[in-house]
Amino acid sequence: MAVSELDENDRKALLKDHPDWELVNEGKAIRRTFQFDDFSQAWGFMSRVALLAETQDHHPEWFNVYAKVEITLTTHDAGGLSMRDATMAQAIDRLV
Ligand code: H2B
Repeated sequence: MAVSELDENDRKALLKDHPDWELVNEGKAIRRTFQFDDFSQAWGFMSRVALLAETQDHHPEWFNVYAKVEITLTTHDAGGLSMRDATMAQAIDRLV
């Protein structure tokens, strides 16, 4: 199904609703960094995000080193941010 890129107003609303996320890649993506106590917690979180990603058919770009997890969300099919990223960010925020 086609998905459209968010406009400027929608991007602003997204950031207002999800203040822990920042715009990156010239407004084409959002990113949040999560800090856990150890690798086990970080990996547990990533496992839960992976299950969400499969459920939503929307997959994160991420970076992990020990207890830190950095997640970047963008929608390749839209060439930037879409509602899929907002939905995913909300679901991820609920995990922590
Ligand atoms: N994940 C992300 N982050 N962006 C997409 O555009 C995307 C995806 N598209 N996961 C999905 C899979 C698409 O490639 C499949 C075919 O539905």
